[in-house]
Amino acid sequence: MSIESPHQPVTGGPSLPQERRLVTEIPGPRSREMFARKQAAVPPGIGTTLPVFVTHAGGGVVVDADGNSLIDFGSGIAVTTVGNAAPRVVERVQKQVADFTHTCFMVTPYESYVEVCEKLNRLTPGDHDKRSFLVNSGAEAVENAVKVARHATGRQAVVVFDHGYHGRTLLTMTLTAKNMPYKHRFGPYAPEVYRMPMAYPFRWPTGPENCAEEAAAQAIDAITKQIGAENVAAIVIEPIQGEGGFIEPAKGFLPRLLEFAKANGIVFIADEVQTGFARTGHLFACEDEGIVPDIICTAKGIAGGLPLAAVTGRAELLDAVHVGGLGGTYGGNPLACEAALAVLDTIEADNLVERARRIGDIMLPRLRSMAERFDVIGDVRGRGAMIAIELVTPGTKEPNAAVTGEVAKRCHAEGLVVLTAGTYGNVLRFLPPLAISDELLEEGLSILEKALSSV
Ligand code: PLZ
Repeated sequence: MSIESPHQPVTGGPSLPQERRLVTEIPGPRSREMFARKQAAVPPGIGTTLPVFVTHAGGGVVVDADGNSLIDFGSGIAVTTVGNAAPRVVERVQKQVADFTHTCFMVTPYESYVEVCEKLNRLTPGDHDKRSFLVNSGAEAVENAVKVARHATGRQAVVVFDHGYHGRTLLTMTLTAKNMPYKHRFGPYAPEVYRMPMAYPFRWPTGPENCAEEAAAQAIDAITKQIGAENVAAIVIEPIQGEGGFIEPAKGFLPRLLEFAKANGIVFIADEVQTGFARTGHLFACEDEGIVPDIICTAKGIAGGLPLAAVTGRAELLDAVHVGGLGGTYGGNPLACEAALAVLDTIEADNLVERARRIGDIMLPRLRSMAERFDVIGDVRGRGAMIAIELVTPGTKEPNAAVTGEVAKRCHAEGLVVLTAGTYGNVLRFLPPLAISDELLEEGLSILEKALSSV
C-alpha cells in the first residue's frame, strides 16, 4: 500500500499550480533576508524591480522563497515567451547537458547550432538567401549587426531613433536614447551614431494622423543634409520600441524608412530582441507591415531563458566578413541551441502566434475600458502579448511617472509582476508568457484595475 504524501514535491514549469497565492506580505521574510544579502554582495547598479526571490516558475506564475505564487506579466522581460521551464526546453537541455556542455563552435562544431541557423534563415522575414550566426545577448547581436553592416558597406555612420534601446555595451549604449540610467557618466560614447525623431503617434506634435509621414520626412531630411546618405552604413530600429515604452511607430513610417535605405545602399537592421518569437502576434513584428529587413537581431524569446541571440541577414552582407572576423567563446552554446530548437517546436506545436493574438484580444478591450474610466491612462497600445498603458496627468499629456510607480507597487503587493518602461518612466508594460491561462490573465487585469482605482 502506498502512502500519498500531502506535500508532493512541486517542480517548475506547467506542473506548478496555476494560481495566485499570497501567504506572506510581498516581499516575505525569506525574500527580505536574501535581499539584505544581495545588497551587501551585489552593487546597487544592478537594480531590482520586485524583490521576491524566486524558487520555481512556470505557466503564468512565479513562486517565491516564502511560498507566494505571483502572476507573471513580465516573462523576465519578454524572455520566457513559451513559459518558464517549458517541457520541451527542459527535456532537450537535460539531455544535452549530460552529452556535452561546450566545445566552442569555432573550435569543433556541432549540429544544433547549424540547425538553429537553418531555421532562423527560413523563418525570418524574406525568402532571399540568408545566413545566421549566434551570440550571447541582445546587445551582442546588435553590435555584431553594425559590425557586419560597416564591413559590407565600407561606411561608418549609424542612424538610430528617439526612445530607442539597444543594450548596455559601449556601442549599444550609444545607440540607446535614454541617459538615465543607461548612459549617465559612462561616456565618452562611440562615434558616428546619429539620432532621428521617432514616429510616436501619442506624442506627435501635429497629431497621430500626420505622424508617419512627417517623422519619416524629418529623418530622411536630417540623414541627407547632416550625415549624407552615402555615409550611412545602417539604420537600426525596433519595429515596436521596448524599453522606450512599447511605442508602435505610426503605420507607414517603417516602410518609408526601408524604401529610403534600399534606395541609398543603407543596411536596414531590425532589432527584434524584444518583439521576436511570437510575442506580438506574428513570429516577428516586422511582418505586421511586411517589412523585410536586411539584417534582423533576435535574442530573449529565442531560447526560453537560456542565453542566446542571433544575427540573421542577407547572405551577401554576412558573407562579406573575413574568416575569424565574427564569433565569441560561448556564442551558440549547445545547451542554448537545444533550448532554441525546443522553443521553435513549441511555438509551432502549441500555435503560440495565435495564442499571442488571443492574449491581445483579451487585454486590449479591458485596458481600453479602463482608459475610459481612469483619465490617468493617456494611451493604450501594443500588439499580441506586448501591451502597454501610458499614464499622464489627467486632462493633459504630461507624463505621470509618480502614479506609474505607485500602480506598479500596488500590483506587486497584490502578487502581480508588472514592469515599467518609457523615456519618461510613465508606461506600464505587460509581457505575459504565452503559456499563461486566460483565468490568470483576467485576474492580473483585475488586480491592475483595482490598483488604478486606488491611486
Ligand atoms: N534590444 C530591443 O529590448 C534588452 C534590457 C533590460 P540584452 N531589453 C531589456 C536592462 O535594463 O538591461 C534589449 C532590447 C532590445 C537590445 C536589448 C539588449 O539585450 O540581452 O539585455 O543584451
